[in-house]
Amino acid sequence: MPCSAVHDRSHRFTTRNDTLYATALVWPKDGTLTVRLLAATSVALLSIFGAVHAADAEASRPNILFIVVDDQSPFDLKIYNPESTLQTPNIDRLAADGMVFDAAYHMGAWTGGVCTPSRHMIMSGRTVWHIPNKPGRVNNPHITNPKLVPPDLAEYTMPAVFNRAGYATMRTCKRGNSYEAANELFTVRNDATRRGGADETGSAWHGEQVLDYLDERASTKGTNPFLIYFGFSHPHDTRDGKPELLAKYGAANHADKQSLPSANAKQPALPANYLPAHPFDNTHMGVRDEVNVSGVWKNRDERTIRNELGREFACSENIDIQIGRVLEKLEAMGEFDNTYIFFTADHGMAIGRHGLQGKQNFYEHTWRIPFVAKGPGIKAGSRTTGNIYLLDVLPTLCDLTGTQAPVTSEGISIRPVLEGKQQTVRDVLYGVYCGGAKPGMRCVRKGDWKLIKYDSSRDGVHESQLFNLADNPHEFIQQHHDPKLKPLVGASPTKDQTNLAADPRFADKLVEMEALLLSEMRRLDDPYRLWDQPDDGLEPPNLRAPPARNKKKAKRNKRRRPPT
Ligand SMILES: [Ca+2]
Repeated sequence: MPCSAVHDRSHRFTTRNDTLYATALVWPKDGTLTVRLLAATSVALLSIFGAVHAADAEASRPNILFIVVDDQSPFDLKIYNPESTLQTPNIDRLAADGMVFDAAYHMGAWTGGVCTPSRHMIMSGRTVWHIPNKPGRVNNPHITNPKLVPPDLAEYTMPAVFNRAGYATMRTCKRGNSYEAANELFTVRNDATRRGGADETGSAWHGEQVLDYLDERASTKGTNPFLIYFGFSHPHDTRDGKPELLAKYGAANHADKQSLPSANAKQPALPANYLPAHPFDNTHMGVRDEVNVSGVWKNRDERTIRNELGREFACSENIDIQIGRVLEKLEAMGEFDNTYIFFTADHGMAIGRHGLQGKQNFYEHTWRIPFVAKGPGIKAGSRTTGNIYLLDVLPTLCDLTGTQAPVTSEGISIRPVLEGKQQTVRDVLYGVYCGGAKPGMRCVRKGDWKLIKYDSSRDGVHESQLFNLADNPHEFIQQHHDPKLKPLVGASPTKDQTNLAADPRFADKLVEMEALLLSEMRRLDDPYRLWDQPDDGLEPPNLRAPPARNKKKAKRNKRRRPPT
């Protein structure tokens, strides 16, 4: 870990010009007058040439529009699930003009608010055990280790890097469960949590912030390339859709815990891997998202799940409408062709799949994320595997714009994939969730094979699931074979479409995947080990909040308990 660079404050950037920054780095602290004059002359000359160079570069450096929605399974979208009734013509258009990723993931979370680490990874390009938490929280025990979690990491995050590179940076998104120290560095920031069912209180508000920003840019004839972080607060619950869109999907903003929502033929069908309950304790069955989402609570009946999916679709189509308004604006301004546009989510979502409701699991509907990229050099209508994480976004944006990635970034630029030179950037993918009982859930994927493990030392949970995703893309388990489910979901899993962990035919594969998981846990500084792994001499992590200076904040956080 190149921490010397992280902690060397002389590396602070004092200007937006890269050339000047390079000069500032070699400025002699105790040089002679001659050296100082030479250096000053160099600065002057470099300023002139730098300005000329910068003017050329500004004309060609691409813009970035990074669109991130809150809580969305890829399988909501037609581009991943042709049977879905969700209409998103603008996202479909981005896909038709660009590239769709079939293996994009988030690396996981050590807290129930999965959004928080996910958004730290997006902003910093760092892996899940190497990122900070909200001030005063110690869910990741490494946050007190400056070698693993640089204390000044915010200075190396997306807005900081692109401010220094001369980009105009703007952000709109929800507030809370995010990376505040990075978010506040965007030059223009209009954040608010908008999950209402009207334009002013919902997704249209986020759209307006971007449109206003682009209007301002047009009126002031801004020429710096821009980086716009276009975040939404939906379709995260509470999924209060606009009346006309709710009607389209047959849904209602159900708020009465004592009754079930009405059935309606226009509601989305139950997902193929729907279950009325998850068959075992997955280490955090009592997390807020599994028991206390308004409109769902602990219910998993057909009416509740189909209504909630209808609400999810109503909110998602509204997001698509806002994306369309911004794309239209970019076209009108002549900025569309020179802008890289990304569409993704901070993580996926269950909503009835596998009997689960929330984002705290590792089935594909929740571990995977939608990921679409469109821009110069990306082949229209292309599709790839990718094997990417959200933490690859920052180094990718740097690579695409000729900007040096920060030394703290651990992600891999996916530019070679975007340019069609490679299908993937890595072979093995790892995921962690330990927001509930410890050590929690772990998973690893390589090729078509995927292993998920569940370990609660507190409750004695020891479960393993082995799937072949090519043969069993819905990750059907034994409970999906219940004949009573067929009339509900229409799916008839074949005999081998099930959890293969106990199948002797795949014993060698299980051993191989177990070894891969352990190797990834060691490589990524996972501080836990599972019941059937060597303990590697690790002590149980200390999750107590350090020093008194954080007491007030910790107390305040505890009192407020913001929604996930
Ligand atoms: Ca989220």
